[in-house]
Amino acid sequence: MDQRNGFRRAIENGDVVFGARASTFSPTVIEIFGELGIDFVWLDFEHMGPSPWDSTVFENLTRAAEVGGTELFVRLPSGDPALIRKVLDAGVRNIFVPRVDTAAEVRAAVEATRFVYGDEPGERGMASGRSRTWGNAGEYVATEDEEVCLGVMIEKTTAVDELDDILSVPELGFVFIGPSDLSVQMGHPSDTSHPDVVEQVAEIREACRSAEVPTGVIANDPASIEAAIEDGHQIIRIGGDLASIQSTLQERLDDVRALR
Ligand code: 3PY
Ligand code: MG
Repeated sequence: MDQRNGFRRAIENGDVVFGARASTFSPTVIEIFGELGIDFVWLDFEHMGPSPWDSTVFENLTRAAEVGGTELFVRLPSGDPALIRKVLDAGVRNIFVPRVDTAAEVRAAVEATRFVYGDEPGERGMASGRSRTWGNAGEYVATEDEEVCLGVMIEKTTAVDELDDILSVPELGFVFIGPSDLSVQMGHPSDTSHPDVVEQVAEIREACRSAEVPTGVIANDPASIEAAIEDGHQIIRIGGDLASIQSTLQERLDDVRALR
């Protein structure tokens, strides 16, 4: 397989990348997103989808991404190092871990993605899965460490309390900000426009900017996408398969019904 990771290259170059969620987990949808020019496809194994422990799922999904010319952006249910290793071995390049609390767990998650970590042996295991072209990759160890990328969601007040330490974890790829779960944790469930939540999101963004860790957010309309770019976010999820189907067909159906 192609071990390169355009997503990591882009965010390390300071570029902005645009993604879409594939809630159907359909290889066809992933391929189409790639053909459209979508930079990354968000796959949410925290809240939906098949078991992330089934490598054959990722083998097929990463093949579809490669054919379409896009990258997968996989949200795991947890930062279990054994799961991280297995998903990387199946060919995924970009992983992110939700609901982190401590810098120690973030460090353990990043270390599981590296053969060499800060000049010391890392915690990635040698494998012969799809990521190594089934044992036939010309280069493997150094290439993997250069290409794979692990980020975390900052969406808990415990993580906010430890944010500086989390952002100091070597080789942390990015932070994705989660206003919905922050709203729960801050006592305003689902009110993501509550001033306290908005202020907290801005503080997280500023801390990441000072630490030079790229950030991501969800923005579902042109004005908020523009605002996210102006705020310095580099990883922006701009929609998804189900929302696109719902809005397009709903509008068309409403128009057709109005004509009759
Ligand atoms: C949140 O806002 O909590 C998220 O996880 C966004 O996906
Ligand atoms: Mg969340």
